[in-house]
Amino acid sequence: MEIAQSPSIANGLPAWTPDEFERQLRAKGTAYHIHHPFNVRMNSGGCTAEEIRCWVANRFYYQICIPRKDAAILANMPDRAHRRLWVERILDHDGYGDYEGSAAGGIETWTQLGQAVGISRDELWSLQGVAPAVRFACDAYVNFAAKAPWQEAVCSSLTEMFAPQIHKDRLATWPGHYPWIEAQGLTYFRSRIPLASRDVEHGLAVTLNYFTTRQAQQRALDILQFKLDILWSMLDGIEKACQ
Ligand code: AHQ
Repeated sequence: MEIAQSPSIANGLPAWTPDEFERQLRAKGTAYHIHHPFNVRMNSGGCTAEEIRCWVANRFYYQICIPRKDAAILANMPDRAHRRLWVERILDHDGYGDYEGSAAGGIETWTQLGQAVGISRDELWSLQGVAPAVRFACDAYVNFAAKAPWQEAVCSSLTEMFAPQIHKDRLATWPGHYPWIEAQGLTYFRSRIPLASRDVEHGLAVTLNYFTTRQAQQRALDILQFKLDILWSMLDGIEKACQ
């Protein structure tokens, strides 16, 4: 699966230690969509109600792609110990039983976010408002995850190293800036903070263990950049579509 490759500067150089490799991965946070102008404007109260609704409706497509992406990775995982950790991610989004309370799952909780900002369940699930650029970016993620070696697909999920902060930012800023949004609607962001940290623990262990030459470690950075670009270009598409 081809993605943009950095010039092969890594050839012949010694591998980074696991600590340095993790530092290099975390340094990619400067390209995380927390810094995207739309996200900055949204979390500083600069979005109209219509723009918030547009962001929620477009991001719903990303949310419903995640369990399909994770199921594709699961199918490629030969090892029971990894599968039984990874399978939790699918149910974190698809929920359990009657989708009530803590069994709701992320897709149901995002539907509650939609209702809290004024989008009905039917309208959100119709995917009517999803911009082509958002569909394209999310589909690229699902396709990469299905076709790449499972360890590379795991590596691509490591943008969640930076996710707790973006969720905390929304919880800290939206109530003041957007008091018209029912507080209950922000449950999704609160629910992801511990789950993102749990996911990263597993994802980072796989990544540090699999990419062991300097060239492979550069590949891991390129994979992470590919996923950072997916999140960034989703916001580019949302910003344009929600004008
Ligand atoms: O809500 C998010 C989520 O469930 C996931 C799963 C993970 C992955 O497997 O790629 N990434 C991710 C992310 C979620 N929310 C995004 C946000 O900005 O709310 C952040 C995103 C990520 O950092 O990859």
